[in-house]
Amino acid sequence: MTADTGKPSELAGTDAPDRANTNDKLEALETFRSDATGEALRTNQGLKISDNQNTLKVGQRGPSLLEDFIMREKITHFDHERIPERIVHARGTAAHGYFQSYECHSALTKAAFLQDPGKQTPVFVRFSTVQGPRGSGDTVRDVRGFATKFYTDEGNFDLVGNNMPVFFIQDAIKFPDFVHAVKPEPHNEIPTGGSAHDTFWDFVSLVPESAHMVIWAMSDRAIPKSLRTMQGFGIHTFRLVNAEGKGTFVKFHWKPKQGVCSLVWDEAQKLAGKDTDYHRRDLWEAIEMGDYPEWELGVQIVPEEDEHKFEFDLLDPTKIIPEELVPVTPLGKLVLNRNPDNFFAETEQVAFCPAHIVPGIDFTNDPLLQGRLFSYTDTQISRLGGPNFHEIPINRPVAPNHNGQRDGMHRMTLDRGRASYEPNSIDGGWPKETPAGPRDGGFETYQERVDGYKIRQRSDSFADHFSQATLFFNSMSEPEKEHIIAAYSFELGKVDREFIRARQVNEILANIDLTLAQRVAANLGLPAPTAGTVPVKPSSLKQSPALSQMNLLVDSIKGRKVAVLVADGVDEGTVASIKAALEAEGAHAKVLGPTSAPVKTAAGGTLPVDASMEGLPSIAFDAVWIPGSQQSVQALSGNGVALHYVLEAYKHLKAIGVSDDAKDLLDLLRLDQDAGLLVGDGKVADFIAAIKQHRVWAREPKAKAVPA
Ligand code: HDE
Repeated sequence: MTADTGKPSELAGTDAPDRANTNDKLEALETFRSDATGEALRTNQGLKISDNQNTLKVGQRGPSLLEDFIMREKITHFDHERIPERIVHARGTAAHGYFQSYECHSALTKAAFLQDPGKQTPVFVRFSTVQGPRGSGDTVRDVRGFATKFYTDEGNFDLVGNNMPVFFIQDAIKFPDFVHAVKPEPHNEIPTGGSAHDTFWDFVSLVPESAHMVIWAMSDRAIPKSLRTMQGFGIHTFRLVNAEGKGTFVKFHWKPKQGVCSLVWDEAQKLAGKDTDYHRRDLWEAIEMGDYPEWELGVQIVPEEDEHKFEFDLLDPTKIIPEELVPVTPLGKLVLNRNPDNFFAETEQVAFCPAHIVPGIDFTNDPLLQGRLFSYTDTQISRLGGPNFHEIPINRPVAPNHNGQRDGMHRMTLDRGRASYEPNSIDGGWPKETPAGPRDGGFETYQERVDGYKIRQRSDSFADHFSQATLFFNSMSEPEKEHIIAAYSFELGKVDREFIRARQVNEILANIDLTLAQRVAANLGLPAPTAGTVPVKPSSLKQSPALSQMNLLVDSIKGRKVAVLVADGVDEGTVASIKAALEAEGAHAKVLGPTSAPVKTAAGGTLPVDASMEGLPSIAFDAVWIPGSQQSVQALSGNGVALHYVLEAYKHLKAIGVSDDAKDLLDLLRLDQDAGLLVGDGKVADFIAAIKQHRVWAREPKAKAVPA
């Protein structure tokens, strides 16, 4: 018998079914979880500790003794608690869940986890920012990582993607340059978490292939409302391979069932200070409340024979395939339903690698992807302290993994047998190769003919750097365009060297869109460019509606958060009815008072509050509701924090609903009613409809005049 599968050993290593029982394996992983409830405090060697308060000393006031092995063990372990953070994507948060295929996709791929619609494959997903260190703010302007580990029966498959579908560079050899440029500047380590500084803009203004990704990074996509409202993309073109060996090009997409929406810039900046953990808290709380976020995994499918049919090269990671040209075919759903038990053991120690694939999935020659295949395992060796990081519980596959690899730092497996080489005759030849096969076979690389000279060159088909940046800009709604102009102006305004600002405006933006360049130039006090610097062949598609977040909302307020502002004298009944109406739609209402103490109700009772208005500011909510009575509204009208609350929610274009009693409060603030600023206890349905729209965009020009 084999230890892992319990099946006769003569079957192992052949093309007979070699499936581990996923549930048994997951249970086995549970043995790594440690619960100290009811347990004695002990040393790492198992010794029970009688005094964890005092070091061993000579007398009560005497020197400490080196002999105190208990204190030394504790402090030594503590001294080594930190491991190097990730070089990029250091700030992250993660959750467990499962993936389930909608149907059998055998025509496309032989990957087992995409065959059986009844099967739930365990997954672990880590979201991250790119630039900032581990303790940096969640809501900074940045790309977000979206890395998924599928623990399939055939081995781990890691889809290590981002929330934007393109990348800054075309060739892996430029990655250290790009990362050095975007990271904080070397002399003073400023800025933390952002790209608004000279070295980043110096690099991207000199490297036009970054133009498309930079415009994504200057768009609202770089300040997502929540990790739950982000799309994800595999970026590179991958290959799926079916049992007949037929390959198909694909691009992977994650589409959130929660819709796609973003913060506004002022809100993102404030949140970075007021709640550094805004995104990780939101994800954690959603899962704890049972609002399990879901995404649909889909692929854009391109038959191999169509490889050269596009205006761009499928191997160029700075290009999308517009969804209007190739729609996304849904494959299955991802549900995140369990928070980790231990941040370090799981979220910090998880090690993703784009080279972790399973039979039925393969790479293409995208030169960025090719470099990534090397980099991720290499970086784990120093980050996780040696070559055995695959043995850390969160990284272990649920499939068995026997081979002749031995020893090394932190080896945990007690390999039995004498032969750690292959072929061998001492251990019966085990473990043996498995011939490639349609099902349960050994991995076989897709056979692709390659013929060429050894050269260091970029393909001419990678030369167009602007047409898709233009397509992106043209696909934005007016508010989204304004945000992009504002973001370039803000970031370049933080650049000290004027020649860098000018180069970005004249040599990059002017080639994307002249109005964009001129508006940014005006905001920076630079001469307006009148023409681009290179000829650009425009994309034959004028717009791609799938790129605008305005088209990616959902018809639901499930999971949205609403602040209900109360003060002494509040009408308890209206609080209860708005809460009930919101909760019936799956939203969450929190009652906020002037302090955390309960408020007095109109009927003479008390109403507990969830928090004070200062404790949970308006930026933590999607909408605000002010119930009656006149007395409580009057109290709020004399409270600066409450007035600021409403103004700020207005400025951030949120839905605000107030009872008839609160009309005067709006007059006091000189706020006009609009599609999202509603007066009247009966306006609950309109209020809910406004929350669905996520923001009241028509209000934006007016809101600019409201103090921040
Ligand atoms: Fe990464 N990237 N990357 N990257 N990347 C890392 O691996 C690298 C790229 C992405 O939550 C590192 O384990 C190179 C593209 C995510 O743990 C490192 C190149 C995309 C994460 C690394 C790229 C990504 C990483 C740092 C250019 C989107 C976080 C720590 C050739 C498709 C995964 C680590 C997590 C992390 C290298 C470009 C996504 C240094 C060399 C393109 C989501 O190995």
